[in-house]
Amino acid sequence: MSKSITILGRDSSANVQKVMWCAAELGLDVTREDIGGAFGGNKTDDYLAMNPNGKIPVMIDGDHIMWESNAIVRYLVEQDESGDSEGNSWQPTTAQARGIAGQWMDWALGELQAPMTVIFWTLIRTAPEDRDPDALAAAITEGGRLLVMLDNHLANRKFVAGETPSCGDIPIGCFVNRWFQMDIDRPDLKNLARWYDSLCQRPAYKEHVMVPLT
Ligand SMILES: N[C@@H](CCC(=O)N[C@@H](CS)C(=O)NCC(=O)O)C(=O)O
Repeated sequence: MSKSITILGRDSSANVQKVMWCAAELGLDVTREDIGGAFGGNKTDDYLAMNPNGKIPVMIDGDHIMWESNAIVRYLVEQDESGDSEGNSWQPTTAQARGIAGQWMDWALGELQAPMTVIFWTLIRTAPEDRDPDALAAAITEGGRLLVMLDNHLANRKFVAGETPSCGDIPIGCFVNRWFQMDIDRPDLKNLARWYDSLCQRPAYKEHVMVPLT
């Protein structure tokens, strides 16, 4: 796939990072524009016409415009033609593996995102005197509890949907990077650490996800 897409969204957003990391793995030509946060620009009439939520990211692929980061990742990997001779690609080729990848993508949104957002906003975006230590402690406990599930799942497979990375690794990979980068007490989860280490070897992950937390 050799197309050019535009991503609207600041690079400090985990939801933007998902899409940027995915596009880089697929070898897409991407132009990213800083929108959201201190940059603003996501509440203008033109922006709201593209994404009525006023959130980032937005993806523009010719005259096709999309929002919701996980849906954008799915859209991109569906067009991935870089699969190896065994059919492994960022879009798993069997219905079962696609199902498992989707399961962990939805789990990232429905379960993991909530405690991770509390931890991130408390430690990175809230002044120490304004922090809620009880909410932070509860979110760290909940994050650890959830990540035990992922650790168990990774006990007998290298990546979420099998032996090669797929779209299923992308949303959780962005949250788990923050989990390991933040100064918190973490349970010792060996499979999770091994999986994270393997992501850290990937140039696209280094460039788009392992960036300073702001
Ligand atoms: N479910 C949406 C959530 C999008 C979202 O909440 N984006 C945040 C940044 S991570 C945002 O737009 N915040 C407002 C801003 O940056 O100005 C997605 O996954 O794309």
